[in-house]
Amino acid sequence: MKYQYRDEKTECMPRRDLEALQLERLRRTVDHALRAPFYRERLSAAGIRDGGGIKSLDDLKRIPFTSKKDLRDGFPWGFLSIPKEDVIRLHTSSGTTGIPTTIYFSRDDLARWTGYVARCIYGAGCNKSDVFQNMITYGLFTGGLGFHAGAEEVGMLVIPSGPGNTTRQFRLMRDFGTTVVHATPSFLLHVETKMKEEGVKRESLFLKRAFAGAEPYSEDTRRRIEELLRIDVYNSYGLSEMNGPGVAFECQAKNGLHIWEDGYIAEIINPDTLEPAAGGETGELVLTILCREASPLLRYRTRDLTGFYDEPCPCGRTHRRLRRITGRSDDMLIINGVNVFPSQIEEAIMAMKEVGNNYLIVVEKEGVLDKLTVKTEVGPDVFMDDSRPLNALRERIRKTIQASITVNPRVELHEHGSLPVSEGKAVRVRDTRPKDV
Ligand code: DLL
Repeated sequence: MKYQYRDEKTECMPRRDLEALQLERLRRTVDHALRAPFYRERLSAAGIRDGGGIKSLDDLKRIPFTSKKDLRDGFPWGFLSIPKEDVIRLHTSSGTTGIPTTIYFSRDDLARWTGYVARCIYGAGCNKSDVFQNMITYGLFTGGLGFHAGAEEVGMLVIPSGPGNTTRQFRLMRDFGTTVVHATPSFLLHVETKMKEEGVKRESLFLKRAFAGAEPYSEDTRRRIEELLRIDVYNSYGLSEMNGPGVAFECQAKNGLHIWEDGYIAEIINPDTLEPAAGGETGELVLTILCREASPLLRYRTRDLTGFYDEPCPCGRTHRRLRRITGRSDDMLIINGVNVFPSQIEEAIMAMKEVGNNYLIVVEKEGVLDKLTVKTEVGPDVFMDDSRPLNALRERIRKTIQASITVNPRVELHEHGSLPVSEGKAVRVRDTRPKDV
């Protein structure tokens, strides 16, 4: 395969040069950070008075972690490190409650961010002849505007459709010959369900690729979307604290997400001991952003669980690859004492052909015990009025989930396309148990 690069020199840079570049940028970032009230205090307490004090990348360890709580405590201006009049945009995190975490951008910050997103898009094999339909939320969420700018930079024709209204989405796809779409994986599955419902023929569309991210999904879900929609799906990872999308992305080899190490320093730590995770072990991703001056963030604890792939990528890029993010350390459900990640349930069910495109995990208190219910849609070929095969399917799903998580779930089957779909990130878990105060 002929791999496509936007900036081959940087993307395939020898590791030694890449690390030298990281060190230089880390020093500059620390200098910037020292202008923000939060870091002035935090870094001085750690004995760091200027970027020059960072002698090697190993010195990163001297810098304390930054948490989401720190960001909230510093709201609204505690992390700002340039004059307010030089800020030209802000974005906030997708959290729906409490104080949002806010990130500011200077003009140069936006240009750099756009460059990283364009690098991702190009690396997935797109170019200016593509028509790009951005079916993700615009606004404070970084997915819409971030990809919009990156796609324009590549020179694709951008259709800023946003999510929702599948009938209009199909019309736009047909009218303008959309070749690439961007959406959450759950919305892509919904699009496929609606395609069947609305009788849209796959042959009437020109789709080749999709970028899917902003929420965790399994390899089976990717395969399912690829097979049903007959497209290549590229995993896209990012978070608003690190600009948004454009942090890590799959290349055409589609085996792990290259994290752009000229813009980010990635560490994987054990979330309990806070020590580096050994080798390719799974742990919490900690990121330092090197490409933003307005709101620097040093050693930010993302809570996302992943690990590095050690072997080199056939594409020749030297930037390390992250494994598919399976979820967040704070996603973990404890059900009658057993630790369960929603991704384990998704992995168990999405490999089953008779299971439809949508599911919901419900955890409730029943007396003193926790009760887990997994509601899944059935595929379009499964008839809801034929109880014998339905009971057998329900039992098979129950056993598959139990084998994976050891908890015995109640399984409810729902008609294809009948469970609620959200326009933004999918809500996969409803936990109604009273919270310990
Ligand atoms: O979701 C930014 C984004 C937009 C990424 C569009 C990709 C595409 P936030 O709303 O701040 O930002 O949410 C970030 O979403 O910490 C992960 O927990 C999760 N997440 C994002 N991408 C992936 C992915 C955007 N590919 C949080 N796989 C992150 C798994 C993901 N989880």
